[in-house]
Amino acid sequence: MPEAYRKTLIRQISQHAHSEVVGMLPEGNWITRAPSLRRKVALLAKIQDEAGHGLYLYSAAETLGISREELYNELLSGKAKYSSIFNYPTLTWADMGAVGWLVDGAAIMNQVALCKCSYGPYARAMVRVCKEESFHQRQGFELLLTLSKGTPEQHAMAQDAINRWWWPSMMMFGPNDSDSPHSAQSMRWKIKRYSNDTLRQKFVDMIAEQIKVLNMTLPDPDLRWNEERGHYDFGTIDWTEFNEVLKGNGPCNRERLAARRKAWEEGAWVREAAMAHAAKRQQSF
Ligand code: BYC
Repeated sequence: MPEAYRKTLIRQISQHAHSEVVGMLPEGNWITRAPSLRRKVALLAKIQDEAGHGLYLYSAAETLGISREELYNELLSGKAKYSSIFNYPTLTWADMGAVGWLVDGAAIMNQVALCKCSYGPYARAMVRVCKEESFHQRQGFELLLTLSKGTPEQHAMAQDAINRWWWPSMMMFGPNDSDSPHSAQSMRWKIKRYSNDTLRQKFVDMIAEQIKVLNMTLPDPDLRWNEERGHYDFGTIDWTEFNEVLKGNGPCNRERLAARRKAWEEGAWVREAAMAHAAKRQQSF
């Protein structure tokens, strides 16, 4: 395997794994405040799925000759990135809907393409992840639809959540193709099957139709159907904000890393106990 191909895969798969694990935090914030048992069960199941996705992805990265501990240290030291989206706060219950519908929706758009990526362990992990993500997206959409049909206050709360999550979701696809340092090589290696801009456009085209069913709007005055292109046109993304979040200056970057560091430290005894148990079992064979 060419060394550069291996390194690129470790970078992307580990960042993807970290995103799944850090991504549990914004939603975890609402488990105790879910408005009904049905909503709580669905949210808990979704967040557990994200932990599972992290595990498949760390395992896929380990097949490339790097240990889980090394990968995790890169996250905790701030060296490895995770998706920018998880550095935004979840302020109201409607955010659970917006995250499910928009964030998981953007994630699926990207991950369906990765099911056909050239590296088998990554592609196979994605097949299962995508099945679960589509449930997550429906869960988010159904939650927003319920709020949309509720009281004027509930409708307004859902609209506010969509307004706040729309642009950060658009940023999940990464920089424009012209500013994406890795895209050309990753497309040649067939790690990426579609470019950042192609996937972003597919996402806009999907969401611009679904929002009509929700009886809501997207916070983009430039959004309109372009008959000639056969796609929706949309406004300019604030790349300054994106770059600030990547540099660690988003609204929740410090809080997210602090939570992961705390979990790592407080979980030390669990890891030690599991290792001691494994060693004891090996001795008895
Ligand atoms: N955020 O040349 P580019 C989920 C970085 S979790 C942060 O286009 P590439 C969920 C990029 O890494 C699913 N960084 O790079 C979980 C690179 O930096 P480095 C998350 C970003 O790799 C819980 C630099 O910018 N999905 O669904 O060719 C609850 C230049 O970019 C971002 C994935 O992780 C960003 N948004 O393409 C709910 C998908 N965008 O490495 C939901 C897997 C770019 O040189 N990853 N960067 O320091 C990918 O598909 C690709 O890595 C990307 C970027 C399309 C994101």
